[in-house]
Amino acid sequence: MSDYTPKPEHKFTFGLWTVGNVGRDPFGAPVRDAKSPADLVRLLGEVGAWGVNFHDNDLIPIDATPSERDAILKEFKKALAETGLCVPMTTTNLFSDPIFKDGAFTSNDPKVRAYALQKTMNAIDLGVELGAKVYVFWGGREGTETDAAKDPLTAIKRTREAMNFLCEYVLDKKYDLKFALEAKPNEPRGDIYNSTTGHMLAFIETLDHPEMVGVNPEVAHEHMAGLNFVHGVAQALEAGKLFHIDLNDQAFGRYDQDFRFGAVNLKSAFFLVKLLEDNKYDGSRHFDAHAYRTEDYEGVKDFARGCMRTYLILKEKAEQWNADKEIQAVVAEINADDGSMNQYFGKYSAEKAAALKAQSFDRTKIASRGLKYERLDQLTIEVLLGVR
Ligand code: GCO
Ligand code: MN
Ligand code: MN
Repeated sequence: MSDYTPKPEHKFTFGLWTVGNVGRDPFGAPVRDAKSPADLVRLLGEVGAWGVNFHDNDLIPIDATPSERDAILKEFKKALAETGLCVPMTTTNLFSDPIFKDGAFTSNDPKVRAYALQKTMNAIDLGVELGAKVYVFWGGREGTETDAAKDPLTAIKRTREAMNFLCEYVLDKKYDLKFALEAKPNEPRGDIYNSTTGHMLAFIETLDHPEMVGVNPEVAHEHMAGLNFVHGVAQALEAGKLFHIDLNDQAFGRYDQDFRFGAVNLKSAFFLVKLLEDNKYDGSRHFDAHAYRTEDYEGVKDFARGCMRTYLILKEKAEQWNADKEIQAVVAEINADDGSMNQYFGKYSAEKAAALKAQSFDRTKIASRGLKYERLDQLTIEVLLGVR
């Protein structure tokens, strides 16, 4: 039996808003008493997390006085020192306050857009003060219920202008900080701009400082859009743009569930962990999820421990899959290459093209080969079910 104890090298993090979620939903009031940020840090220390992330207003209420702010910050820093937790990522709440009812950077009201920039600069200062190296942007209200309300081209341009301004701010202040953009297709808006990780990756390339900006894909968000999360993350990884990741789980076609990592789609969670570990992803493994509304704080700890434990079990399963002789024999067979086509691949030349056009292929013979994917998938399932 392996040791599934979380360790600092696993870089497991939670947001204050995740373990601090009090169970309010559109149909019901909170079921858990709110805990202070410092107490949430202690709870995370108890379950073995490495880091804690927060929105500006998870830590400092939007209407706090300067002396209240100082007192909260002092308490919070004390809890960090006591527990050894770090703050690897922070972000701005640009969605809760009524001023953001029509978005922040994409609002039609210039006063709202200016306030959103001001709020974000202050929140960046706070994050950097606490040691954050990654800054997440989740445009929860950057969208519409009706496209009569906003020109979508204007919305893209406003988002670009805001990101360019904030990149310059970070450079001007000489902060060691990267941005990670988080896509979501809907909720709380009817539709949110830059709705998937793929949209975000394309948008980033249009910025003045694309090298400072990557993505923060979230399992639930891509599943809400009916997409394969592993493929989206692979695209980000391959582009060198996976700066952060939000792990949770979500049944396809449902409301935004934020379930414990691996609680619904185990096989896809397995291939995700395998992708991250095989490719030596070295950022935070951030759990952006919360406990069921049925739980008290013991249940919140069960939830947090469960996220990390499932990740570590799947990591072990990925190692087992990579070392399994029968699985690897099938993998080798399906990727067999006798080199006879090498002359046609790689950089284009007119000669290569002419030679390839002259090559004959026995289509029927090539197509008649069985690919053994059924066997490979069943072997994978048996690894996951613990019978191999
Ligand atoms: C959501 C989002 C948020 C963001 C968070 C950090 O669906 O509500 O996932 O939890 O991740 O605001 O930017
Ligand atoms: Mn989410
Ligand atoms: Mn998220």
